[in-house]
Amino acid sequence: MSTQLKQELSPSNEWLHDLPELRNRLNEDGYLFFRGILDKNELTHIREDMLAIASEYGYVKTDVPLVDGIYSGEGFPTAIKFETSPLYRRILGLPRFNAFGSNAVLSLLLSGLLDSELQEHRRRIGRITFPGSFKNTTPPHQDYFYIKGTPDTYTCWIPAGDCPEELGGLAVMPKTHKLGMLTHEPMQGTGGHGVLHERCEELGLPWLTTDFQMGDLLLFHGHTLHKALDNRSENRLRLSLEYRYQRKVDDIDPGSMEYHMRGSFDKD
Ligand SMILES: O=C(O)CCC(=O)C(=O)O
Repeated sequence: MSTQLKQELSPSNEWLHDLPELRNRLNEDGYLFFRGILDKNELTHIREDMLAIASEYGYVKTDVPLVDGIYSGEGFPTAIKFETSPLYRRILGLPRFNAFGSNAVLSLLLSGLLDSELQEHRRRIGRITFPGSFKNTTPPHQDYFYIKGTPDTYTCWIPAGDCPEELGGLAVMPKTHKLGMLTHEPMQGTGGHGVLHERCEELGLPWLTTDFQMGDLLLFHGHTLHKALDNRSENRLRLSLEYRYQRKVDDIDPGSMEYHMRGSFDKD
């Protein structure tokens, strides 16, 4: 468990019409954070689609509105690995979740930042994190360890619902994209590998996070160190989306052109 102090992400909304300055900030810090730039209606639909499936598996409380995303207390946290579950496989097939990756805001922003024809990865992730399921919290890592292809791949992490810190948002360590690849070791949590917490502390840089709100966007480079925070809420599900982009001309791992975890799902 890390004891490092957390600081606030710095929003870049005031430079949304100044691409050179956004590129400077991205090159300097390894991330960009925007408040409220994504369509909340579309995100609410995706949230409802994901929760409707989770509800079929009994994970969502049904005597309150579905959209609240209240965990029923049934089953999931210790017993099952989310990424190989039938629930996750069905989320990955949701049309509105998949279509969101090519919405105008993301496409224009990313093609502008990269100054290039854009390649969106098909390996999109729609994640549900259960309260108290700390063993599954994503450990510190750099996406290039998993995504390969080119390190100049940019992840867009998007909360599908308000995500105050106690729900376990995402934290990035600024400027770590300048360090190249750090050693990843087997670690508990989603993905199974990460950069040891002690090693992260030695870097002497803060973890940046915030109380995320629906519509926010956190975007970072393939070498930027980041991690999830524990979902310490009493009973709320944390829903988040990940879309990745790179220049069309750059190397791409064939796995990025397939659905995530293809071929690794548990049986229904
Ligand atoms: O949301 C999470 O738990 C992990 C997200 C992540 O690692 C990513 O977006 O690359």
